[in-house]
Amino acid sequence: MNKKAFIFDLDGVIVDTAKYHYLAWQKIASELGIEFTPEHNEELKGVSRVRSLDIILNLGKINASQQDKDRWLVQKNEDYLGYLVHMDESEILPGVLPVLQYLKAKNQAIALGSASKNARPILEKVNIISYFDAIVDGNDVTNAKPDPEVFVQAAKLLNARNEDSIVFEDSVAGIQAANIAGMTSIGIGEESILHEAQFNFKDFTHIETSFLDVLIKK
Ligand code: B16
Ligand code: MG
Repeated sequence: MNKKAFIFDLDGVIVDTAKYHYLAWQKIASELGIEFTPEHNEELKGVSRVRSLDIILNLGKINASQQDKDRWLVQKNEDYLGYLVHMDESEILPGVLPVLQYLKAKNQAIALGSASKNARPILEKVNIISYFDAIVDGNDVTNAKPDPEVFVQAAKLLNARNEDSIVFEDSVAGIQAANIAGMTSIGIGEESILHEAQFNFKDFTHIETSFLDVLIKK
């Protein structure tokens, strides 16, 4: 049987934690008098915590000391973790579980490839960590998406070649990372934003098992 590596991003693909990132960043931005809209938040998708703070400070044209930045980074993560306390299986995005279950039933390799340093506790909270044969997250990589490091590491852990790897992503940077690595890129979200992806779906409920079969046999 053919075996492929299916690599899932976390935030915006498996769970909608973008809304919690937004609330936590918004608190810091408002304390600093920076206007931070949902449109601005789009730019933070798939971007590391450190880089996200720099983007927000740039919006407010604020030059901050490293000490202040470190303090805001800690505060942001504490607030973010506060929002995650009540997370449970109901926050898994529609259609994700059936796809994971189908791939498992077809004996495919599954990995997580996320920029988040909170990926493991989130997977545990929503009770799907057991589906993943490998997890690569923000604690494991030095280069952020669009650098393909996170996906390349995941494929290696699954003993798969890049060309046999399929990436599900909701961020432009993540799609670019998959493309750079020579992997199959699947955009989850707005096609107009993720137009660099090889395939696009609004969400996982639109992914048919016949499409997964095509990917497996490719
Ligand atoms: P943390 P992903 C990314 O996760 C998020 O999209 C991005 O908004 C966030 O800043 C980044 O993780 C870091 O998250 O603060 O938890 O380490 O989409 O790559 O799964
Ligand atoms: Mg994402």
